[in-house]
Amino acid sequence: QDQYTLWLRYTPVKDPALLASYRRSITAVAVTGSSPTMEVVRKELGNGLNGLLETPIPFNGNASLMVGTIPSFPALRDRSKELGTEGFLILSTVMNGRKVTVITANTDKGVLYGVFHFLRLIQTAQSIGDLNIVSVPRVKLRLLDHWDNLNRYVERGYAGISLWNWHTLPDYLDSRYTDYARYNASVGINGAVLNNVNANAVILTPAYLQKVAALANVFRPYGIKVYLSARFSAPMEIGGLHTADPLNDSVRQWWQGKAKEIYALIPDFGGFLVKANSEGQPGPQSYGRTHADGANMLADAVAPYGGIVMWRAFVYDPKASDRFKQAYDEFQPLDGKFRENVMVQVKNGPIDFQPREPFSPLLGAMPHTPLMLEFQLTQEYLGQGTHLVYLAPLFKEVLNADTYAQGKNSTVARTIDGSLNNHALSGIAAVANIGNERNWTGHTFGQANWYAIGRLSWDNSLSSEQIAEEWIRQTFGNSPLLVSSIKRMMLASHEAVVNYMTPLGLHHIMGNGHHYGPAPWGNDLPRADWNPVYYHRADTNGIGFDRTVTGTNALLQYRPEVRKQFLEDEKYLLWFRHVSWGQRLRSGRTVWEELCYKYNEGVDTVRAMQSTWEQLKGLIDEERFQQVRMLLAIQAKEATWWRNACLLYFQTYSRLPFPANYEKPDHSLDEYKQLSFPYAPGN
Ligand code: BDP
Repeated sequence: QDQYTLWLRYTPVKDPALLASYRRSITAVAVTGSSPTMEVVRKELGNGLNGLLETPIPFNGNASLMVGTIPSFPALRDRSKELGTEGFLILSTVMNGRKVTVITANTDKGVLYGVFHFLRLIQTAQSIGDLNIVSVPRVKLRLLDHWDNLNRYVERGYAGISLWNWHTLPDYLDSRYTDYARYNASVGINGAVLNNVNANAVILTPAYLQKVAALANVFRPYGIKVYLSARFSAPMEIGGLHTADPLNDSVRQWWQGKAKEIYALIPDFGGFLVKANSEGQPGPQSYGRTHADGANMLADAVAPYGGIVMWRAFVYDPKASDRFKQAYDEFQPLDGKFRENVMVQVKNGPIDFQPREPFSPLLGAMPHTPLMLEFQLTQEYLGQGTHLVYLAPLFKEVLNADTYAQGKNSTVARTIDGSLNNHALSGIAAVANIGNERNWTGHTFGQANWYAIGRLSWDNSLSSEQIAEEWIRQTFGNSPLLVSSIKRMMLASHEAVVNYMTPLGLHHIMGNGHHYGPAPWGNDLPRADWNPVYYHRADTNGIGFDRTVTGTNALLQYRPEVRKQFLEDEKYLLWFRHVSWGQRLRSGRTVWEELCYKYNEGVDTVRAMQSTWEQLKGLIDEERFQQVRMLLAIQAKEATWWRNACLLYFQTYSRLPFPANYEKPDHSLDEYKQLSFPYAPGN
């Protein structure tokens, strides 16, 4: 079982009746069109169907499966308007007296998406007898952001080194580049930012742009555009200028020239992603200019070619009272000041990809600016490369959240897909969890998160459960026991990590730098808001960060309805309030008891996942079975470590005993504090 093939395994259909019915309905295939994308379509259908149906399917004129753009099917002309530029139609119909299945779209790219969907139906054992599926992506830009450095080190990467071998590009084109594009296309991802947001200007030099162009050429037939992270000070570092001031004429001209050079090599270059004035990155504020000045200058440079700028709102100023409020304070006043081709890219929460965060208040506060939502697939704060955490429930929680920006039902999903504020641009970007490991993501279940973000960016109405089920069937097979057991594990896993790391709204209590393991005691970094104690604020009275009027009042950044919800929902308790240890919660338990309960619940869930997995022995190939079994054992050990270290530490403030029925920590607090991880994958 080669895990390289991800969810496109195309193993033979097992159920004999189903196999027979598929064979009856797909006797021959006809694909019209000859573009590179249509060549991909032919190849995919050939491999897919031959594998799934275990028989060579002829490509000829008497086809029962007909594939091509709308002009190939005059009878379907009217359906064109339903499909946009990327959507597709899969239709069971009768043509020339024959029963056929048609896969069509307005563009070749749309046809490719349709073909992947059709193959997915077979892989997941669906009936294909009577289809009338119209599927159009809700979000225009569905991107992976790679935090890959030019030396191939991946920031926060836990799956090997970068896929991009800059040294051998552009002459050597690893077949893996094609496979990467193919897997992305199969879930609807249509763009990739190739390099780290902590950018190196060298990527913009002529030699490197040739390399970027080579990748763009490989990706193009799969509908994937390339984008680059741009370093704001590039005009100084590689352009010989003395300033990077966005209002300086030479600087503006330099970027215009750079854009011209890029588009000459890559006519469909997507645009720039920028991290500015954040964590030491250069930016317009160094020249007394605003984020809008910086973004607009770059936007003007790429506008003539249809390019865009994704300007990140991940900023936090050491002088501010509460890091939570920073992005909003800096960006909300700029709403309406950006060019049309600028998107402001906002992380899902106000701090930084914690196991659970309230949605970022900016998501309800910039109606005049198209917002790009940034998620993180790489599990920097969620167990990194070893924990099984299925992220779709986290994504859904954010997308379904209601900002009330324009009354009820102003969800984050509607903000992001552009429908709430009528934006032409819309997008979701996910920080990739991919490296050069044979199975791409290291942990087999990391593949599910890559899969999920593609599917959800395409269609945010899909449920976590539907996506999990699709992925399991394609990755492990259609056996009902497998599907139900693995689904149970996946659906429980996000709440589990929240519980064993940061229950009840705790956040940012991990180890410094590498972010590996618990360190709620952390208090020795120069900036207050880098230290865990800043976030949990435990003292002998209680625990939690008061963000109400009596505290930093960060809550004011949300609409009244949202404030009320966050104050009522105990999932977010310690995000917004400092509560006494003895306060009773809805469960009847006190805050201290509830903390103990939740940490234990998290550990118990991981142990239950382990025993569920054990029952699958023999139903899964030995290689994957053992791999996941070992990783689950690490996860169980680390969940216990998080629980014990955190509870022992918080107990020094609560000064209350552990409730009798729970397992006691097997080490002292000091022992936990002394653990050190000099070579943990860091930043
Ligand atoms: C944090 C990471 C850091 C990134 C930063 C960012 O710890 O490595 O550079 O976010 O998003 O999550 O820019």
